Amino acid sequence: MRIVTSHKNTDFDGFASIIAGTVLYPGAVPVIPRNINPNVRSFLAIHKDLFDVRTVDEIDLDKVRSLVVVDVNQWHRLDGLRKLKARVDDLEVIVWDHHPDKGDINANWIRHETMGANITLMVRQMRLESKPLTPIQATLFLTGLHEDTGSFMFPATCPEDVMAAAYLMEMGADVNVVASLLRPAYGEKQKNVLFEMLKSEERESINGYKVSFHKIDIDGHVGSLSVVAQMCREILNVDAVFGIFTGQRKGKSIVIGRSNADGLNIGAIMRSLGGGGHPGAGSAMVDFVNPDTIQEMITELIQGNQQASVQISDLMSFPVMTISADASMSDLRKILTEKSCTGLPVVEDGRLVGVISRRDFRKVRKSKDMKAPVRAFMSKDIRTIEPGKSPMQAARLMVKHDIGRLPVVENDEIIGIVTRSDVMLYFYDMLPD
Ligand SMILES: [Mn+2]
Repeated sequence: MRIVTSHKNTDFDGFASIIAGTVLYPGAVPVIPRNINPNVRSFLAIHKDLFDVRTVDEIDLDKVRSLVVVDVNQWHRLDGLRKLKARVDDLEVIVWDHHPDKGDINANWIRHETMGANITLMVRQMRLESKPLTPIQATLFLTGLHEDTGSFMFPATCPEDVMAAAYLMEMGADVNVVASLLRPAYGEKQKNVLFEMLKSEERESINGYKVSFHKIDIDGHVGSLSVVAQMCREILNVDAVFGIFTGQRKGKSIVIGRSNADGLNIGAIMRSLGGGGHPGAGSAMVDFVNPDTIQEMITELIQGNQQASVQISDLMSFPVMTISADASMSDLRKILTEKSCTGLPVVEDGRLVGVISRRDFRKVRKSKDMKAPVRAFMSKDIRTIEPGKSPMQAARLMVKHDIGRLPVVENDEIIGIVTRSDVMLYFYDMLPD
């Protein structure tokens, strides 16, 4: 017998991948963990007859000759299959996984590629083999894709995820059904937790990211906390939200993170705390640690994360060309044209006193204004940035103050300049190596 299974607390990507496994390996028995995510549970409650799924208790493991593992590659995340782990000699193991980290399941055959959703890898294969799909299967697969990629808005989303979605729609997937299936399981308990989260917000700016922490004591079991955390992030409009929930299990805190900022990798932070996840979403269970300490740990991890990445000093141009405050506007025009730049810092006695750009010529009314000094037209509202700051912080300053260039200042000295286009090139990943 061959079985297909996925990780505990199975989400739509995991469940879709199990069903895709039965398409790719005809005759394989779909096995779901006892613990599945509430949305998938309600889906199954309606569609049980269409998908002949079993739990691990309903399977005679001694008869299993082939194990197909999907959307996971770690033994400890499988439910009740320890017996199979020991049977390396007479068991065939096949793995399909899209998570970036390396797992511990030794497979005879593996497809492991980083992708927004695991179902994308399996859709590729079904397409290659021209497997016929029913509209219900296509809809289920598309639901998994939407869920795991945050409807293609999580940073891990790949072009192939979107192409897989297009293919599934051609195969009859119904987006209205997808939308209704993904409607969050949101009840009274979740509303109360959300209310508590909003009240207890502690907002911090860490390396230019707006991050909010919410330490909540929960009475009894509340499901779908990740949905609540996601909604909290959207309402507060911060880059990342961390919910630190205590009270559900003695001595343990559940940490749930959600981010939509490129560069603030929740999965990496959660892995450092012993959990896991994707760049945009993740969680960890932390034992016997005070919630305040967890908050400090996360803060340090975000700081550490950032130091390793790109800093302003990597983007800035230098040496910096400057212009004297006494130079005339016509001198300025000449320099801007010759050097083909759009603006310059203005200095007086070696000190930064302003910034002037091509846009300031709009203020020039009469021709004699061209003889006036730069000082008369420059912007004196100077914003600068330090070399150790992040591109995100530069972008924030530029947007907030509507400026296109930031002198980079260290010990009161201009050491470089970073422009809007430098920052844009970075965000679109187009910097020269
Ligand atoms: Mn997945």
